[in-house]
Amino acid sequence: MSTLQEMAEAVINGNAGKVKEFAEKALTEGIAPQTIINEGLIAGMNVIGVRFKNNEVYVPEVLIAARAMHAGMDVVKPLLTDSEVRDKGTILIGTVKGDLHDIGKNLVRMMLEGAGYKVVDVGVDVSPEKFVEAVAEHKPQIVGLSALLTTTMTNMRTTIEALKSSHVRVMIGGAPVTQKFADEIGADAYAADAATAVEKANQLLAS
Ligand code: B1M
Repeated sequence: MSTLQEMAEAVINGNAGKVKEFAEKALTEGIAPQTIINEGLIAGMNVIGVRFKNNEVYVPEVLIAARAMHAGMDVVKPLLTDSEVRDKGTILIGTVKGDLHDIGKNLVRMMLEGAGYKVVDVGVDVSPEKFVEAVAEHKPQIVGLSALLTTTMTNMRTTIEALKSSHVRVMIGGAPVTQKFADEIGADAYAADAATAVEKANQLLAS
């Protein structure tokens, strides 16, 4: 097995120590940082994403794999130029106003990072005004909104309205959110889970 394949396996197994070791070994072998990310770290997270979607692994395994992926990222990230980091695109993500739930949002963030996106996480209880300010500052291609309460999902509508003049694509998700609701409020995409969020982000950027 090549170092990159071993690294991907270590990500899948959630072994942060091994991932760090293989990332360092790959660098000494002269493998480019971007290749290490794409063919080692992201390759491993892609496998986890598919298994999560098929209910073959659950939230804890995804979080452990994401932590292992981050251990590898920490080794190679300082060697990347700014343009390489931004290569695939920037996604700004947050939980809407009045809502403090962030476990699902964090999972979506980690999967997007695992898929090669630069993700700006603006946290929880984020007002429409704060989203607009953050979009002006970070200039993402996509904004991701998360909501877990039926009382706060209505704030997705006001956030989308506030973002209209910013011309960004908006993806929404969270337990009470549906495709029907996404269509009603004019969201560009809806994702039921973190793996689908990656697929939808890829589709939005390709369209
Ligand atoms: Co809260 N809570 N909670 N809670 N909580 C729920 C959501 C609830 C369904 C529980 C229940 O009553 N059965 C209920 C909502 C009822 C409703 O509105 N229909 C509820 C309630 C009522 C409340 C409070 C009002 C309780 C109270 O204080 N009386 C309060 C509200 C606080 C607030 O936000 N203002 C509250 C508080 C809390 C805690 C702080 C204790 C804690 C949150 C901790 C945290 O997040 N840091 C909490 C928790 C943990 C839950 C449950 C148990 C679990 C949520 C979770 O993390 N799921 C939840 C019950 C449940 O769902 N079984 C519940 C795991 C997570 C991986 O899934 O977030 O759905 P999920 O994310 C998924 C997808 O939805 C999707 O991908 C993720 C991964 O697959 N997804 C996206 C999510 N965001 C996405 C964004 C995307 C795309 C996909 O694109 C951008």
